[in-house]
Amino acid sequence: MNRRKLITTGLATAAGATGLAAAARIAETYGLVPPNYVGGLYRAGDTLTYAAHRLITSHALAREFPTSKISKNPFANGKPPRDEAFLQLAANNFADWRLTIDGLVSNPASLSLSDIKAFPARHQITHMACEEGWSFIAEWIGVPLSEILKAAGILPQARYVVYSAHQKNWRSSIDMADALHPQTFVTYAFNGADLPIGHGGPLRLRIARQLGYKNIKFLTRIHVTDSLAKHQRKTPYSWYAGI
Ligand SMILES: Nc1nc2c(c(=O)[nH]1)N[C@H]1C(S)=C(S)[C@@H](COP(=O)(O)O)O[C@H]1N2
Ligand SMILES: [Mo]
Repeated sequence: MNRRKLITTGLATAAGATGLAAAARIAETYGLVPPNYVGGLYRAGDTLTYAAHRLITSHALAREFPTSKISKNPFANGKPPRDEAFLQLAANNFADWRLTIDGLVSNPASLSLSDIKAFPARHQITHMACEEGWSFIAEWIGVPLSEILKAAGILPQARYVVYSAHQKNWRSSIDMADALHPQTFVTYAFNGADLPIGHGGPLRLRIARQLGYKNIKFLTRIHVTDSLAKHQRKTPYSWYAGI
């Protein structure tokens, strides 16, 4: 705790006195820099947020709300996939949908929706915020990703989880702190019913501690890795979108 306090104070002082870049250099000294996910761009602000969260609020829970606060008209952003494969899966009520778990696990798996629903269900009423400024509160029901990873047997070298959507251009990654966070869910239901396609049905990764764009819809793959070097993507968005 003392070491934490020391680093945190150092970060805050450096940020105040000499700017974000100096704070980012301190973060680097203590291994608190988020992975270089965007091809060489060094982001001081991203680093400072990540470092502060990992030191202070790593396991803090996102705020949960009472049922009365659930938004009446949650906004479903973007268009769902319209390819033939997706339409056929939907027509069959997603009975053939599979979630692949692979990479640094001792038991790689291909899970159906009923396999996922066989895990004990959890729910959370939390706030979903898009980087564009709008947000809503909803009830998310599913299985903590930590339970699915535990069943798959995470190997000790595991550092990140790369997760992908049915649409190949939607892919992202999180560190193990967020992957094992109790409010990171593989979600299959929403406000008491099946997760609607508009909100990513049949499966979505819900990460309550990060912004909307990290909450990938139409989830098809969970890949555990020790490095993001092979998973870099050019994106205008910060890799770490912690809130
Ligand atoms: N597969 C996929 N996941 C996605 C998106 C998308 O277009 N495709 N949009 C992202 C963005 S930018 C936001 S803000 C949220 C929106 O979630 P909502 O549609 O449930 O409001 O989903 C995120 N996940
Ligand atoms: Mo978004």
